[in-house]
Amino acid sequence: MSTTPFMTLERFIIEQERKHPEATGALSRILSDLSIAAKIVSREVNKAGLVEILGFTGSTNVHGESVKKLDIYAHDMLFKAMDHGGQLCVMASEEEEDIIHIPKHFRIGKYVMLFDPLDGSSNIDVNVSIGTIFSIYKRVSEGDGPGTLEDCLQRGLEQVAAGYVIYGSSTMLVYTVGEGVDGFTLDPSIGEFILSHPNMKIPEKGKIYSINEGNYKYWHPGLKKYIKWLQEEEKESGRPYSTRYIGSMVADVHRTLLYGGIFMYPADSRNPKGKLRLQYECNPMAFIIEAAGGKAIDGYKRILERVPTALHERCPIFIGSPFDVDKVAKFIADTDAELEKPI
Ligand code: P6P
Repeated sequence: MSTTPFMTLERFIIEQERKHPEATGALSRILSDLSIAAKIVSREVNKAGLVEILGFTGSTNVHGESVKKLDIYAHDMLFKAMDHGGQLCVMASEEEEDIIHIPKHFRIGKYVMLFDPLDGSSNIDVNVSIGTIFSIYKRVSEGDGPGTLEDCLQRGLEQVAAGYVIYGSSTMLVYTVGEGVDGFTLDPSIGEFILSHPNMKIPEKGKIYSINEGNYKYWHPGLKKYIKWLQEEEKESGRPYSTRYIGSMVADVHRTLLYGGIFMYPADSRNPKGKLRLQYECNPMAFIIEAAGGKAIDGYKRILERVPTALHERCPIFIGSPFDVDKVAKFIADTDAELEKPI
């Protein structure tokens, strides 16, 4: 019998808010509106194979990637769920080139929301888990008019909340306001997210590494050494590790949060900044994993400390258990030192 109290997301948010007398309830309303969008997207994702929203739109997004109908649907759902709540001053989406203003006839709020509406969408047609990622900041621009690009280019350290929804064997919403991480599983029969994973903590060390090994030849030599090290046999350190790579960041990071280990999307000789986006993927996931006791670096320093310079900039990411993130950082640093030694 589960010892987790029966708690809906709505009630949990209200109880969290009560712990902060200064809270105005604005952040609670944002999270509540987000959960509605998540339920709607979940319904469509779970029947995607049955209705005409699979396949490609024929258009490409700001990154030149072909856009799936479900991508657009998820983007539209999130926008419609969030644009009239009166809590946001501006939004930005991985699917839109520029910032998204709150329509004039709606009240301007004090928060900023960045989101990746459907991450991993290349996996939709093969029924692999995909996800939505969101990141919430307080506005920093002056005045009470529309928010600005400055509001959307804050360091990850400044986030007030971040979370993801994973549309998998079940739909889960996982989020943090910086004090611990909690997971809620959607019960479609009552249309409620129910607390299923209270106070999630990542294991100090794992036994799984997750990376696209097809890019091996382009990697930093220190990363190559690290991966080979993981594949050696040494029972005391639990090696060789297992490898798991779903190709959907939300799913790979969610597994890493639950089981421990490390997920990596490094820079390489073809992509010197890596592939994943700092503001829509790396910063929210780093905020969540650090709140769960883990680490997230770009190979050298905390992702949350990076100063964003462009809305869609990419960032290398090594994220997971502290032991595993520290280990890869050491392999990279030691190899750099060797390469810098005078010959
Ligand atoms: P690759 C999905 O397209 C995505 O943006 C992330 O969700 C995922 O981690 C990564 O790209 C997979 O990229 O190059 O391994 O296919």
